[in-house]
Amino acid sequence: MRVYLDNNATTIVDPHVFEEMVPYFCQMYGNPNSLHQFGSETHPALRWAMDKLYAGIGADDNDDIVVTSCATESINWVIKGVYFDHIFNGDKNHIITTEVEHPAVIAACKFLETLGVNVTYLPVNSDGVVETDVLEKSITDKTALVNVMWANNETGMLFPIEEIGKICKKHSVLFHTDATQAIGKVPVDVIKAGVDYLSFSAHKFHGPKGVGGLYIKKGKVITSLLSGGEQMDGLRSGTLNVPGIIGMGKAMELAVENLDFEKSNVKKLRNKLEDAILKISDTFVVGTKEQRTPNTILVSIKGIEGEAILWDLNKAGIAASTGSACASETLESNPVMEAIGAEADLAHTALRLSLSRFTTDEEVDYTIDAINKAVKRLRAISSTFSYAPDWHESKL
Ligand code: C6P
Repeated sequence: MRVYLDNNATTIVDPHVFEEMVPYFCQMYGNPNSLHQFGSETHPALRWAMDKLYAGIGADDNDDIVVTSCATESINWVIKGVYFDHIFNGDKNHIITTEVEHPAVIAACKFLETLGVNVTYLPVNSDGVVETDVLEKSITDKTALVNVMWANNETGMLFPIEEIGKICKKHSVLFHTDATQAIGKVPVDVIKAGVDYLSFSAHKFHGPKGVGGLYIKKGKVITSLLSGGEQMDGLRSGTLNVPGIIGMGKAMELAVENLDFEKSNVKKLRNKLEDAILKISDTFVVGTKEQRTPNTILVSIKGIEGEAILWDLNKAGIAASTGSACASETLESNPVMEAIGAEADLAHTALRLSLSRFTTDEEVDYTIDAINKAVKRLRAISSTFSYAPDWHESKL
């Protein structure tokens, strides 16, 4: 059996999405900016796909959604764009973010620090969520941008985005949220949330890889990312990724249609898996079930290195992760576990399991069995765990 439980790293392309994209490779392959029919025949599907993106996140017709290649690009664009527009060419010099953002945010902020920008990395509470009063207190008259993710990729914890939106509005500070792990899992409404910029990636919600988006609220200027032709109103020039945009539009449509399914079925399966893991002694899951995306579990299994259990699960055909896929080669402890105050040995025991609407009950049962077997085997040879006083093999 092959079980894919690493949906926060990437998802299967929904076959309906793939079907929608196929004609735009070998039949309707014209450049949308060309004046002939090969170009113009792509327009209806492109318009349809863009409408789905606007509707999917509740954007107004006057707002902009610019198609990018991925969330990393959108995030870098906002953070470096705010630097150009409001710091280099303005009188601000401060950005606020959190300690648990995706590496795309942290690395972009670290880069700006080398240019003299002050960055505040807000701590999180034991659930891995930033406290809004701490955030508000850190705003100064030099703050250009608040950058807080909608949902954390490692824990699935949801951040108080609407409240943060109100705080930013009150202090006239720009607000960017990285909604990469929120879209398709919880309702996302940019107007209700009061965000100025929002980033996303299609492959996290059963769309294709290599395409993402940046929402820009009407009236909010941003320096062009790619100068060149007139595509995307000159904000990001370059020939449009026609199949990618159409695939992302279809994926967004399906993501919205399946939100109730996520909330009921995916969550039920996630809870079944989580409850079974928590029956094993000395395990804990970060964050409450209700304040989390319905598909994610970040569990610490005392005495077992995350990489060791991944190995056992991989041998059983199960794909999981110890955290963010793009930091998987470092063998460092999980940064979110560290941020919530977990001790160093526990921060190395993180196992992230992320489901999707394609996960089945049978797969969950198989995974529960495989985890139990792996824990039993690995704890038997663990140099740290065998000394734990509350170890009861009977619990396995
Ligand atoms: N997180 C994970 O395993 P890209 O790679 O550009 O499509 O998405 C980047 C990104 C940005 N923000 C968040 C919250 C994300 O989760 C990701 C991707 C994957 O957690 C791969 S590192």
